[in-house]
Amino acid sequence: MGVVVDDFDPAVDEDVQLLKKTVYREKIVVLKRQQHDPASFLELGRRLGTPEAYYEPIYHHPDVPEVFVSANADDDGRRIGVPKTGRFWHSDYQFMARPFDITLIYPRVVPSTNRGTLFIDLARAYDLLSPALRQAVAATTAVHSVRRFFKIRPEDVYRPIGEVLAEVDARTPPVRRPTVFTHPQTGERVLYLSEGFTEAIEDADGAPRPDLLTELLTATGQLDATFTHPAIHLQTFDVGDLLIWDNRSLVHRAVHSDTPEPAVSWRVTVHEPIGG
Ligand code: AKG
Repeated sequence: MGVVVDDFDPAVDEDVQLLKKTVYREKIVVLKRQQHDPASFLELGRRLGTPEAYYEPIYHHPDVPEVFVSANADDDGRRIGVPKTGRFWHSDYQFMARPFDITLIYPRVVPSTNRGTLFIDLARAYDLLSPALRQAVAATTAVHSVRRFFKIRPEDVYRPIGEVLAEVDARTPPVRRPTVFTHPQTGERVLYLSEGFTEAIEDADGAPRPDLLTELLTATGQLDATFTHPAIHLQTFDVGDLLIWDNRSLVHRAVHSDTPEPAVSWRVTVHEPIGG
């Protein structure tokens, strides 16, 4: 999984068209030697789809709100973005009515050890399910929620936790969608669930199936605490690389260094036209 592209030029239309096809074919594309400021990074995202600013402003870049910032260090004494984001298996905006189609990440400060992003291809995971599990999942619904990973904001300090959770539930109520869906661009069947955001699987009568959820998370490699499951792919990167992936068929999990070294990355996420 994944392809490295050495000579991508964002100013060349043909390169951009080819990039989009390649993302859906290879699932992950690493563009080498990219030079962007927040505005030009957003512009690249715009050429791949419709960018959407993250719903929580604490993640926004101060100059370009559509750029989501993950940063474990202050910038000249100023807090920009949120530390250690995405340290759990998920797909971006899986808990929203419209998950993003494509994610672009542009690492700006990369620690010397423990860097990269882990990926699992859930289309391949569906193909590899046993016939019994494939049958068991067929008429089920997955329930996704941000509840366990919602980040406490500076303004939440001293608020009662119940009040914060009630606000989370009101703004981002759990989303139900078929556990397996057909990818609109690739036609693949995708087992769309994650350890971080999928709260439950319900059978055709709406009854929860916690056993099935655990079996599926185990089969796809998302409960492997050693990260050595054969389905897990580690994508490493350096400063200057720009990673782009198919967010509807992959789940990912950020690797964060346990050292105090700084790490900063920018992210843009885009939607394809509905049904496109
Ligand atoms: C998303 O909701 O799309 C995320 O990637 C959340 C990351 C986080 O808050 O840790």
